[in-house]
Amino acid sequence: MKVSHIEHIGIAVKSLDEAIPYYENVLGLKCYNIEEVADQKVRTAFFKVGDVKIELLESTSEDGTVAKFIEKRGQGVHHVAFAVEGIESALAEVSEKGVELIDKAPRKGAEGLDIAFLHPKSTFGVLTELCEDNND
Ligand code: CMX
Repeated sequence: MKVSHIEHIGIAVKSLDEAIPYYENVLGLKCYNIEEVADQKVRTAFFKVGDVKIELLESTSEDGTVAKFIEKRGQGVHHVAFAVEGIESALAEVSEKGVELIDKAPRKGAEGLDIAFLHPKSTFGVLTELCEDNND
């Protein structure tokens, strides 16, 4: 498998409206995109830091994965996303190596990326996302 870079770091927050001013007014970053990912029950806000993005995640539902994460563990780093070349073969390879897949096949995530999650129990406690930009 070839990882080219960290695509983004996902951070769970209770409220985008409350968190965005910290990233803009304190860190001096610019929120360039806010997008809802309905099937994941999240609203996301993106910032660029060099080649890496920060993705803030706000739950849109009390039973969403991000709401459950905040309830259990509080706000904070939720996942790390690695950009790979050939996400389907990367998934087959990590599965072959004994890592538990949450997504057995890639699906569409924010910004139109093809994404798939690996279970944190198999990745030393870090919810790990593999993603590939197959947008034209
Ligand atoms: N990072 C690390 N550990 C996590 C975690 C996270 N983000 N979320 C849950 N866990 C831990 C739980 O604390 C729990 O640990 P303990 O057993 O020690 O208590 C363990 O993982 C399993 O928890 P669970 O109760 O069995 O499962 P959950 O219902 O909490 O679901 C997970 C966990 C990772 C399977 C689920 O959150 C998931 O499917 N995530 C992938 C999809 C996702 O996160 N979508 C939101 C972002 C979408 C986007 O970026 O577009």
